Amino acid sequence: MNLLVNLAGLLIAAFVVWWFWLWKPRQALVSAGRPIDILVDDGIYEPAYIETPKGQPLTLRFLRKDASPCAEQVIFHGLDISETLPIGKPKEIRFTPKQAGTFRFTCQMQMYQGQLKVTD
Ligand SMILES: [Cu+2]
Repeated sequence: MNLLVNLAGLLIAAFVVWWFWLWKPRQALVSAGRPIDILVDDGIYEPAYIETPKGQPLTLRFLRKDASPCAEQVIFHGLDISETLPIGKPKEIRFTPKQAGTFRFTCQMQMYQGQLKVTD
């Protein structure tokens, strides 16, 4: 019995490690001048990995379904953008990335995680 409990604990720990540190989204959604819809629900942004060329105006349309305060804000680290997301109503965030690089976007507690890759 004890062994089983320990095993379960180990599995949970492994899952947490994978979820927070190892998991890397593989499929990038490439913006081609069109707005990108991002669903905010169940602790994840969908899609969570977005690619866009430098110097091209970008529109991200966040639709927040998660009513928990955790999902309330989206912060683009290194881009000086932070917005409050209403529940059940799309929120458009428009900007033109001026430098190439990979920028994280997260909720204020950094539970929700996403990446914006700006290509040269
Ligand atoms: Cu959060």
